[in-house]
Amino acid sequence: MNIIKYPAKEDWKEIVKRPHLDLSQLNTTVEAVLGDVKNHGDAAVKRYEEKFDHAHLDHLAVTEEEIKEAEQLVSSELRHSIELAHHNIAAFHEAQKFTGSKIETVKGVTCWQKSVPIEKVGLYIPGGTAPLFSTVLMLATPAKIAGCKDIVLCSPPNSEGKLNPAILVAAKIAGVNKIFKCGGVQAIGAMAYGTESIPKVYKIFGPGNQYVMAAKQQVSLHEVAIDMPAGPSEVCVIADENSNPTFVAADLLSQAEHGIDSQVILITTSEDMLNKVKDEVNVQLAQLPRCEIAAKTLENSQLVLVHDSQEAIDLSNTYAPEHLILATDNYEELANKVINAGSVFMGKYACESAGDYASGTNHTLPTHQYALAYSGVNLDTYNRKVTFQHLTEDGIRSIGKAVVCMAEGEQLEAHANAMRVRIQSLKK
Ligand code: HSO
Ligand code: ZN
Repeated sequence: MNIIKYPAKEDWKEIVKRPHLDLSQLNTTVEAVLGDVKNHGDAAVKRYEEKFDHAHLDHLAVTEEEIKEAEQLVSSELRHSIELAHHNIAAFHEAQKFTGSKIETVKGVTCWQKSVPIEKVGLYIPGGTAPLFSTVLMLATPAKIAGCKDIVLCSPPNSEGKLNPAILVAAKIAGVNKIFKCGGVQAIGAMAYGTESIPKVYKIFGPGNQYVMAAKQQVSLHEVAIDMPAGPSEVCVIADENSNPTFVAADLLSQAEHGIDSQVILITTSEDMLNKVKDEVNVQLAQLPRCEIAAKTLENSQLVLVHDSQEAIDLSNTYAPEHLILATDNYEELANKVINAGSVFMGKYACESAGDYASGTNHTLPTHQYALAYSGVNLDTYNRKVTFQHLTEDGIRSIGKAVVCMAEGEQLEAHANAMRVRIQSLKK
């Protein structure tokens, strides 16, 4: 890990820099696969499943029998853990329901907003070395609570043509209606365009590798909305002289094990803590099954020593981390100063893993400094706000003249007329 002591403010830019994600080289391949799926539907999807996942599939949809089989394969302890997590995620997102109030902006003019769920949503769950069934809960639970009618899930099968059983169990618990064995770019294409068996959706959610990211970006130009631009996962921990170095090291490693492109950064006001965390990271790293991945991440990670906690939070706000852990005594004070972060973990017991799985908050969060402008997935990500208005005769009296005047000012005579005929009708 790189140690940086008391960096000057001019050097912060370097510290907060993420590796440049150049997806342009992938774009031609991605475009070809998307085009093929658009033109040839299921046949193309099956061909790519054979090619990329080495799975020979007769049908893409997961059957009820396959879900029952999966339920047998998942231990009751894991099932109960998934249920507990689902309960908490549901409680947290249920509390985000919108109650818009009707506002009489001026006499006779009433305006209001209604939250209307997106009818068809598509969730993408990657396969690979760590099948993230927790992400199924994070994406499907709010979709269900929002009231989305079609909740479609695509995930790549293994070479036997099967999905991870915990993914299926989590999907069933969270209320997914349709599950398909389909991964990568072909899955994004299938949900964007629709195929004979996979329905077209209006918004696509979920993480994925660079090909999936590029595919989401491409389809979002014309076909569908997407949740947010995504990049490798990241954590920033702020620690002081009283933090627990064992906890802090474990938190850094929990992020580092995600993938070699993950980002971890420690900002501390104590040199002693910095050294303790560094030593503790090495001790814990050696015991991790994914130590090779974590070690690679740590090569690009930073331990930063700063003068005081104000500087620590300023640097963190500049970094705009996906996850921010405030492992200091003054976590309340620092939390009030957070401007840019995806999700904040306060105090020594709030580890990122708590939020990754079971506390209730969503773990689909803005990475790559998108926290400057984006929120993580929440109930609103599955809704649109439709505005309504109603005008009475008094309403025409209140704003009619102004509307006509403004329309004339913009030289839009038909606009002016639409209001004029109503003003006239009141004079009769
Ligand atoms: N830390 C990841 C989510 C995750 N962790 C899933 C474990 N499973 C991105 O927030
Ligand atoms: Zn994680």
